[in-house]
Amino acid sequence: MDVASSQTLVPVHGLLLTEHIAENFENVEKFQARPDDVVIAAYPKCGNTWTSEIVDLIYCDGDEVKARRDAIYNRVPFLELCVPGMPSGIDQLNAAAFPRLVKTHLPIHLMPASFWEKDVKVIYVARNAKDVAVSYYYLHKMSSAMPDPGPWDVFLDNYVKANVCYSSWYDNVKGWWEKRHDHKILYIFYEDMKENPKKEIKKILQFLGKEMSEAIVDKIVYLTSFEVMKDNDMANYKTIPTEFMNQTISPFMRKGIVGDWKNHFTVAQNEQFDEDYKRKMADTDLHFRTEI
Ligand code: PPS
Repeated sequence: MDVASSQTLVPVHGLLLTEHIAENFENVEKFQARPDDVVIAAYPKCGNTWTSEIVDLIYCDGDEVKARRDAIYNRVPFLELCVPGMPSGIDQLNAAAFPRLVKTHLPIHLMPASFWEKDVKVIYVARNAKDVAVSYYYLHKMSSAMPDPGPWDVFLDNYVKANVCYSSWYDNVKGWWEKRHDHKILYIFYEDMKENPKKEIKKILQFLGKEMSEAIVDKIVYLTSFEVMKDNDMANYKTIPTEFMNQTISPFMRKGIVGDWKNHFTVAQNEQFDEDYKRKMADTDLHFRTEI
């Protein structure tokens, strides 16, 4: 059985958000960034937690004890997060030590202006649309912050129609891609991270202007592997109470693979999805791999 949820979504500047995030959005827009902030941005379920863990370990010089000082959602506060009874992402960030790492799922056009005024670095992680659909479906089943997804076919239809929290995957990935040269944005892919994590970690290091020994890079590759993060309670969200995230329904660290969509899409769903995908991606040179 899914987690009990009566969440409704509310549009903010055309973007569907949870009611509480929507109510708090004016505070997000007014957020004051600092030049030494680093943002990890992604549409939901594209690898934000994985990248956050990598960046925090880089800032800890690969020291795993330091990196395990707190849960990932406290080490890398979620900018727009607002849940009753908990400090908002803005509250957390305003109280955080510098340099701050910031998580967001916002499309680029809704990022608070201060990030661009302060020329903040952003690492954007993208993941293929089909695996995101599957991963997002399971998040809806286990998280009380998300509306009830209904059966898979209903959820997939809503996802394709952008009738989900954070609306369109297409707009999110394309928006950041188109503007990647206008700001300090490193655009990376989940599939590349799976294929060659060391190469992508080195790209991140270079982007952040950090140098590290091969041995420490190898250690970060190991510490941020799916298996190690799944076992790390400071990275796997197990410290979130069950009433918010029921990991007996589906673990946060669920499968961590490329191509799980093949276990969920029917042949007809896949054909329909591909046809719609072609139309929506016709105006971009952005390409994704759905298998590696
Ligand atoms: S969230 O809730 O939107 O912030 O989720 P996000 O962290 O962006 O994405 C969660 C998916 O990323 C997978 N994940 C990983 N895959 C490979 N390696 C590592 N280290 C890793 N860490 C997290 C996680 O399992 C979710 O994907 P699925 O397909 O559901 O397993």
